[in-house]
Amino acid sequence: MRCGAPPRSVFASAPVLAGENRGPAKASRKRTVAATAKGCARVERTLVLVKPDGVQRNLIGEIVSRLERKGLRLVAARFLQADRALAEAHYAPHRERPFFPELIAFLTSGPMLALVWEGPRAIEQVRTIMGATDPAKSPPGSIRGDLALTVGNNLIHGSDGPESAEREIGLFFRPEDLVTYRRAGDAWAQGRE
Ligand code: DAT
Ligand code: MG
Repeated sequence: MRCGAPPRSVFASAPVLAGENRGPAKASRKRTVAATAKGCARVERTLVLVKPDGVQRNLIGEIVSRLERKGLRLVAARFLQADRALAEAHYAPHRERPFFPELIAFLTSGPMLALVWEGPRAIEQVRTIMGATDPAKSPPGSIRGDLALTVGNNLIHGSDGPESAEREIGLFFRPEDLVTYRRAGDAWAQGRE
């Protein structure tokens, strides 16, 4: 079975979908990988936050819809207001930056939606859909390019690599919160895993 091809037993007339051949993931790498098929794109999990500005601006549905329509699979969701400890842990890599206090005040200022999404190269896919950190430098079509104006209020967080994804998912979710399942359309959207 080629990577990207739907199972023929289920979809007798299915088209052959384009698959990526990235080679097997490095065995030594710590990963948030749900599954890896030899010759197929690496399936990853990534943490997304619809940040407090996204909630206040009624953009939860818009943001979730964009990720869902992409074909990514939702594996966990939690609506919460982060306390200072959680916000500081989440943004710990930025602790020394001058904007850190402002960033923590913003992240704790209201509720947000924490999500885990899964799919082939999900970390990179979400970053592309998000756009650049600065909305002014984000292309049209991206969430920040279409919907945000300032760096401070840029609506969405997405993990920037496998190690940060694993760390961040662990801050917001317990292992048992992550639901493993397959949707009927996954063979079409995500290829064979
Ligand atoms: P991203 O959210 O694109 O991963 P980042 O990890 O570099 O960006 O920074 C985390 C958040 O910190 C970012 O979404 C908004 C805020 N931030 C980044 N750079 C900033 C700056 N120069 N001034 C104010 N806030 C900033
Ligand atoms: Mg970041």
